[in-house]
Amino acid sequence: MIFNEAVECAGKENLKNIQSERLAKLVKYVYKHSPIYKQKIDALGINPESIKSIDDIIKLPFTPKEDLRDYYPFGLFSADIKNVAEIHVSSGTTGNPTVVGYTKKDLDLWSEVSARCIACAGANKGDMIQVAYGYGLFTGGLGLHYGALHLGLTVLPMSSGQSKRQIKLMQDFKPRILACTPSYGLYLAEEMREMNLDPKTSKWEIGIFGAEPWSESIRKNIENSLNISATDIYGLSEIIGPGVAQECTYKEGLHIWSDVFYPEIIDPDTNLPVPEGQQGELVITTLTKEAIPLLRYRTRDIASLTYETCKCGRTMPRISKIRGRTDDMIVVRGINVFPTQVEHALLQIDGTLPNYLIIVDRQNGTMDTVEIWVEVDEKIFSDEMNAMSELKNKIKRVIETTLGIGTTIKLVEPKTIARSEGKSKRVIDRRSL
Ligand code: DLL
Repeated sequence: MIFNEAVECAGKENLKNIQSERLAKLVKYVYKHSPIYKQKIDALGINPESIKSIDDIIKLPFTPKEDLRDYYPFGLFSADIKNVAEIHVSSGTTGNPTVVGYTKKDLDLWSEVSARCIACAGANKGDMIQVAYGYGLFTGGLGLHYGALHLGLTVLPMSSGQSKRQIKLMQDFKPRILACTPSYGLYLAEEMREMNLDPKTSKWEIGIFGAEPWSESIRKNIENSLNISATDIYGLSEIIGPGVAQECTYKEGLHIWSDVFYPEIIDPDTNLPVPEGQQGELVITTLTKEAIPLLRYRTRDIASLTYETCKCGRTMPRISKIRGRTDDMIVVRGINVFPTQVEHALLQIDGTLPNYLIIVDRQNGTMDTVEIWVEVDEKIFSDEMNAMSELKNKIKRVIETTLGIGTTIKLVEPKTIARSEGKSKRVIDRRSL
């Protein structure tokens, strides 16, 4: 079902007019209410009144993630904190956490975009959704919760964790939709096997998986094991949380709600726009937010963008699956490596499980080494040495062809690598320790 057909299927001219009007208003708003944006806009010598069309967006300053950290906690807010209804915080690995706020109107926007996503994934009014993203300061749980209520679903607010209980309530209540990270989805399937249940008998029909990168191969794995249609949801707290973009049932890219979150793809080195369809860094402007609107926010996520109308009828542009992050990329001996490449390589090989860990180290202060731990299924692990070493060589070959660097492969027993109920950690970089 299409939640907001008038907007999601709007004519392109009409959409452009809406975006232009909103951008013009936004620039005046941040100029007036945010001393930081005033300073940035003045520094570029821009008169806010001169921003009239969405095409003018390229004149505007970028907002890097550091701005949120540097002006911690509320420095980048355009609204008075007294008018902020809710706050979320995401913990970074270094420095201050990232703090975001929502006015009542921003919360309505969140409900709207999240409802669009859930409907886009294939849900209908009256369905039950099991929300197994974390509730609390993380935006995952509450974001899906607000959207589900707005769409008219019955919400089972499980949060993440307590996997046996998740499975028991799934069996008893039969929710049609499961929302969690893809790695937690895989873990729930594993847990069902552990409980001597066939994951294929799960009652979930639709999965809304996101918050971390996942490949097409992981999709197949989840769909086959849980007998579910696995769709991708994208979002980030700085922009709103989950609800920025979502795959429809055709799964040919994620519809980004560009009437409110205007996307651009730029070359992260030159900061210039790349042609349609080409990969680069996703940059998003929040066109209507009040508490902490952002101009040209550098997401650091790598994707491409298409404006072609989708088979589902939505005219909203689509981003590709996120290929990785500019800051997730590890550079080993001058070569760029993304964890998703390893995942993709592994999933072509029978006998390996989609659980892996990349450990990067530096020997003698100069030579970078990459060790990849790969879980193999029980049957192979207990097999004779021959089969193991054959598999190991095969993995080494496939990975080295994909990445273009030498690696050491270590085969480990199932469940050796720590599982995550939220976002999974795939890389340990000891070079920076
Ligand atoms: O992860 C919001 C969210 C919650 C999205 C639930 C989807 C579902 P943050 O904690 O701020 O917010 O992390 C945002 O996670 O910049 C991406 O790098 C990554 N990410 C989010 N969704 C996807 C996805 C939430 N579908 C960061 N594919 C983003 C790949 C994703 N990466």
